[in-house]
Amino acid sequence: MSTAPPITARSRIRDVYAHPLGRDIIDKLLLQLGRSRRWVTNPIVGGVRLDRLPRWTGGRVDPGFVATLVDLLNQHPDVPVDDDTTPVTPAWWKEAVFYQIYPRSFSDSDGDGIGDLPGIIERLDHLEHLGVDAIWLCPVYDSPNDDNGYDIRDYRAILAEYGTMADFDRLLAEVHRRGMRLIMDLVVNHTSDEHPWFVEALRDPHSPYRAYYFLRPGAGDGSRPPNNWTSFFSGPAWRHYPEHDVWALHLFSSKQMDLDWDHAPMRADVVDMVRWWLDKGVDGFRLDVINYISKRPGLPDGDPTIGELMQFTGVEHYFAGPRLHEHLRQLRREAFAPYDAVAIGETPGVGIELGKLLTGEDRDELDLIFSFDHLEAPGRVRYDDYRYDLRDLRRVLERHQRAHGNRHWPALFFDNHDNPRMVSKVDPRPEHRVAVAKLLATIQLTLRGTPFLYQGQEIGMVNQDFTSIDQLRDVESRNRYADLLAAGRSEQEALADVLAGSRDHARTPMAWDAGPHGGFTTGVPWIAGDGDHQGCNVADSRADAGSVLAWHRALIALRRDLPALVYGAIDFDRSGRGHLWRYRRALGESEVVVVCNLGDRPRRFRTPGAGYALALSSGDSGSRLAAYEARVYVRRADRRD
Ligand code: ISL
Repeated sequence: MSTAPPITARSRIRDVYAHPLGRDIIDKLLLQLGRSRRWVTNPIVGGVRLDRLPRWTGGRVDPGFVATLVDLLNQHPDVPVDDDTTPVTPAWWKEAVFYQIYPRSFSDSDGDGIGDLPGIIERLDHLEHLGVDAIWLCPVYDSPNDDNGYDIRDYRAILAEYGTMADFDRLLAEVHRRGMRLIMDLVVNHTSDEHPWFVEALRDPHSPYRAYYFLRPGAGDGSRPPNNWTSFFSGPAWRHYPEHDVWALHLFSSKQMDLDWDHAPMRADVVDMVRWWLDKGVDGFRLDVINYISKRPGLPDGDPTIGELMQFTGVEHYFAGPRLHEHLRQLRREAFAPYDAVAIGETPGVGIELGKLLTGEDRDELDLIFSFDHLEAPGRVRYDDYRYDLRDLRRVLERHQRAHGNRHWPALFFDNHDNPRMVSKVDPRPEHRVAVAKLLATIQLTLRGTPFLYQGQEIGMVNQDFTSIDQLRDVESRNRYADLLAAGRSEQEALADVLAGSRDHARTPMAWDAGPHGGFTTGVPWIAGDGDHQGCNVADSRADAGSVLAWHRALIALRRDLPALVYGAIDFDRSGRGHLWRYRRALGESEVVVVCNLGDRPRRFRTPGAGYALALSSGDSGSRLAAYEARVYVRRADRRD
């Protein structure tokens, strides 16, 4: 492992760009500004010294910014090892197709309108039929549900609405019986304010649990938050408890209290808890906002310029904190490694190089991470209302794929419970829905990495036609709506803004059939769908050979059949420009060529030639590619059949 030379205020932009984390930060800025790398690699900009930046930018960058940047970079000096000469080390989680379940909205077995564990068990046949290998179960722990389970009250209990621990044990056994695996959601950046640790910490200043959280006196006369950090869910990141004369840090909702990972007894408790679940036989975890766990000691104010750029103030002090790698290694060494369990980090804001440090085979931190760079078009944020041009998506994905050699393995996803549906973002016109859903599935299941499908994606579910804020449930959406009204926007404007990015688009009930509430519940669902299930549901999709579901099954089956689609190298065709995207996966003699039409008009293209057979086509297989059509060609050398 080599390290980058230290950065000082006298370093130049080009030195920052040569530094792994520096490169990530500059790349992120370039992406936001829609500029190419040449903008910083040119000699004039590249030669600018950091301490000259304030003057050079007419004061837009202040000296504090430079100091923070220098500190941050020096905290992560390691350079990721890139090595393509030795083959990829096989692992079950590299071969698996994962399926994410949002339990509240998946299947309700008892008619209370809320999905539950027995409901999931009843639907396992669907997952088996689809062909997925592993399930990621969003939080099912006891929780007051301020953030739908991401606010945990008891790590060792199941939320009563979801069932019992016996139901969980049965689910795990049923999943394993089918040869699938199950990973849980590990939410340890924060707990609920109703967790006994927090209750104790607040009640008794001398409690050993005080040190588990960030409980601090206020600034000035104590009536102002201890620093200027803002919450991801609106307002300051601090909740005031005047009766206790103390403030508590919460990066998310005011009921999600951040844990202090620098406190060793707290870490030991987390390790015990993780081992408790692993002892039960779960196969690993998805680790919620795990890159936020190490906060810069002293919790200094966030830089206002960075805050404005990133939309949240303070992030530079925790998105890649000083002890992040150290804490992850402890967790791996003491909890994950002894069980050979998979660790998948959710890491908002982490770029390619830091991502490689977090997942490098030689580093013993995480196995995979979710990177978010591709989720929005360059320069866009989630609440922007725009059409995502697939050529932009291609650019980001290609760069990401090229950056990953054989020692790092990417995760691939388009939908999850925190984002509107990707199909709607790309092209909301109903006539293109099926083609776009199939195209995205093709990309996700044939690029290099581990695919994570989100419930409903396999049938092509799209954004909901919500018409009133009363139909939304998400704390983030509701807080945002209230903020917008308070800022003087009309109800109509506020709703339009919230709907562009609301997480509730992906949280409406899973559509199982064309019956009432899509077969999700016999009662009243906790969040209602808009009736789309009448035309888009699992039962009808199963009966239709041309459905999005059938396409997913075919792709998953092909991936299982062709090791080149898992372990094969990837190579992007330079001749494919504009709307035509072509890439090749190769392993030994076996090759797969994927051709995608990223646009809404038919296009001419070159077939891969003799030796290749058309394995799958999402269009009419004619001489031209139809709008959004994807084709997969295979050179059959290694087919196992
Ligand atoms: O809010 C964000 C910044 O816009 C997101 O990047 C956010 O940090 C990310 O989506 C974190 O999500 C995870 O943690 C949250 C929870 O609400 C989400 O459902 C979960 O996936 C807090 O636990």
